[in-house]
Amino acid sequence: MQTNSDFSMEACKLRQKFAKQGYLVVKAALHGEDLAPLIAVISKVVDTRAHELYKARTISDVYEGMPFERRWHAILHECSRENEVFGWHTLVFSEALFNLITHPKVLNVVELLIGSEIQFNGDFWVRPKLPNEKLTTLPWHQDSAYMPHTEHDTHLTVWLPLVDVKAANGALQFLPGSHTAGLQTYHRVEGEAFAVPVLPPTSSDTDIDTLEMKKGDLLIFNNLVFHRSLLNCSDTIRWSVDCRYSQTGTSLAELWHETIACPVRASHSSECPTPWHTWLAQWEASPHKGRFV
Ligand SMILES: O=C(O)CCC(=O)C(=O)O
Repeated sequence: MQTNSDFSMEACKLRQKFAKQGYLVVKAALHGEDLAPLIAVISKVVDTRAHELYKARTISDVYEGMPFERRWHAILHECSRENEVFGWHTLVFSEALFNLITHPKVLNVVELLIGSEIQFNGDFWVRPKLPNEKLTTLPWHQDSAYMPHTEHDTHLTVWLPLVDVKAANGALQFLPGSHTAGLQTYHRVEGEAFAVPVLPPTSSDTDIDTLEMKKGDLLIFNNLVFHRSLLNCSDTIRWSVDCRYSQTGTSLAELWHETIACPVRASHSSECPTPWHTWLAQWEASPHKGRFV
């Protein structure tokens, strides 16, 4: 039986590992049933799109019954299309998503690293990473490079695979300890969708950690650690979802998602301080609603 002291030793080890690496994988943090409602939302989006394309005679089959990790690709493949965006946002906005973002098992890991006053930053993406797709293959970056004025605070990304992830289907890679050098300078390069660091963060002897993860594992990383997303060389889709958190009160000024940020854990209560209908109202009033697919 695990005692309180075993638990605090374990928590202390995880904190130390996170401080050293800038990221942490918690194995089997969630069960299949915790992820199932969001997977159902995504599957419904795919189904609706399939029927629209079928009705427009763009595809000859709706691919009903095809597995989650194949169907969206089969649909796009038949009409020689690709994802138009690197991630889905508005399309997957739902109570199921909110329940996952505020899931106690997720917030327990966040709390371990930043304490019990936690805000959700408003940033979330479901990523349908298609076979051989450049758009969803992100270069080496630190998240603060894409989030203005966040480099002096801690912003945590929770990344959850919705299918098992291996190097072959587009795992994430990390440079352990790379957060300690602070935010690097970035520039835009012709033909690249994302800004890249001016100085390459790797050399021939850099330690690169490839994170092979199972559905149910949870990855958490900070805004300064270098990471990238490999090309998906398999014939199936690497679905994942990610969202961001910080200590309540951390400035989110100039971040496009600030209007849908909300407190999700507070030390004085066991309830989530923001109920779903409040977040829904924030979303409905937010100027960026519908700005992203
Ligand atoms: O999911 C991916 O492939 C990339 C995720 C990522 O780089 C991020 O969330 O910062």
